[in-house]
Amino acid sequence: MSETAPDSADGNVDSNVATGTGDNSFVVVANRLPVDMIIESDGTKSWQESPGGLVSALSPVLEKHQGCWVGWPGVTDEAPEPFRTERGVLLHPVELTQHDFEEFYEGFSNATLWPLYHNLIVTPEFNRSWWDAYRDVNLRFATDVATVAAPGATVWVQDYQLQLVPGILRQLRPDLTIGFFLHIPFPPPEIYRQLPWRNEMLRGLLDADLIGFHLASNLRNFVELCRGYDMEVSGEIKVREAGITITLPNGHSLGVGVFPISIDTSAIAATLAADTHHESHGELEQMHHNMGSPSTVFLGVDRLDYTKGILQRLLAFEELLDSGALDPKEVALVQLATPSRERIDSYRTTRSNVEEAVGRINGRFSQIGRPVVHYQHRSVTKDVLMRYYRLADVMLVTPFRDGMNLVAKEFVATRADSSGALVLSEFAGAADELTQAHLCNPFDIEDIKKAMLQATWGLKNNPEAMKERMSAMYNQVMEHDVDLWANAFLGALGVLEQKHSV
Ligand code: ADQ
Repeated sequence: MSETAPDSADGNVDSNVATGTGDNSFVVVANRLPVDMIIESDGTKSWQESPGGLVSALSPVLEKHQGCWVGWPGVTDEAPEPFRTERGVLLHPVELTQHDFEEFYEGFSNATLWPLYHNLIVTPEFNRSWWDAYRDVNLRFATDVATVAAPGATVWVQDYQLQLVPGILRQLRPDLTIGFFLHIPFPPPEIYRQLPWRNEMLRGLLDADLIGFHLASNLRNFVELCRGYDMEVSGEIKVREAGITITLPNGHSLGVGVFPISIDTSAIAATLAADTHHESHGELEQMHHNMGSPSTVFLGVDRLDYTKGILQRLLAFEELLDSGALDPKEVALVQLATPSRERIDSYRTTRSNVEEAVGRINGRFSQIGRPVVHYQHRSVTKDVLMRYYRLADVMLVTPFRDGMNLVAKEFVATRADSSGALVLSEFAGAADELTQAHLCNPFDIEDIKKAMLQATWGLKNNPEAMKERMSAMYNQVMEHDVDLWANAFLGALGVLEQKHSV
């Protein structure tokens, strides 16, 4: 298919906004700030870390570069003043009204784009009023960035909620260097083309100087889409470099590259060291004892999202108990599920299906005081999360589709001793790098069961081979941390050496 090149970016831009009054030479703009405002019933306000992979990955980058983070504070109709965190990051809140939250965030971002980009695991909804809200809110984010960014600053735009921001910013502030990173998969062109506003969305992105994806397959989809618009594409796919150049009919050219995101390995090492220092071994043993001292602990850690395949892994576990392949007196499964997008129907259904399965499995196989599934529908602190990772024998990461999946890498990073095993969906981006995991097809419950049994059997009967697998993954994660990701992206954007060297 060949389409006319999309027109110039969003026409609603007020050029008077282009003041360039800020003094921030490095600005990250993301839908959410790294902290959410919490308002108690008595009106008291406080802040707590906001959930999700983007925050986990970007917080250390911003701290290192002492940058400014523009984003929504997590509550509607509130516009707190900008403030600096203890670690030196300037937070610049953007106000969203309840209407914006419902139509821009829950609607267009999470009921249109999220399912569309995750290969239609649920059906995307196309709603014109949501699209209007998406454009309005993108304009607001871009306008705020335009006022905080210093002349010639670098702006790094994050993720699918803000795809129009590069185009609007280019008009408001042609002096800026603009990067864009997509944290979720980019779908095949035939799926992307379902989007009624596909031209405007694509055009918004193409005004960036550099676009980064997690995987070569995401990049290939994007480049194929651009070729359909008769754009000039040159170069070849490279990892951690802008290997491909796309040139638009108006002469603007941009780089496109593969930049697999990772985790802050040094922060994890520091948490583990501190925990060991405080004799958490006693606590770990206590946690294990409280669970009835199972010989194998399976662990799942996810936002409660239908893409993550939580129900499927529970069903696989249930069938293994049912068939006697796993003994309920010997095993336990811990599932930590962070609440996410709770008012969207598909998320409510997912939660209710997961909780029904947890109840049924416990009803069938638990003994009094000794559940076989331990389920928590809440976030835990990073220290506690690390303890769960350490407690696990077999980590279960079984998404139907996932941009990368940082949980898999976090688990591996706790395994300096090469213990344990990772069951990993072949449709998680992390599977491209963690090739020594027990890979499975999450659409096939038999395959999940097979991977769970291979991991359990291997730990008991072939520990040396299992250690080799884990050690290879551990080295991979240690050598490719979040610093490498950020430095590679900013280096490819051509700004690292001049302005932001660490
Ligand atoms: P997410 O879909 O949020 O991220 P993921 O990459 O796994 O998925 O990150 C989740 C983060 O939340 C992890 O850092 C994990 O530690 C934390 N977390 C999860 N459950 C938790 C709990 N119960 N308590 C505390 N913390 C919890 C999106 C994309 C991913 C991509 C990232 C980064 O969907 O594919 O890897 O962005 O680009």
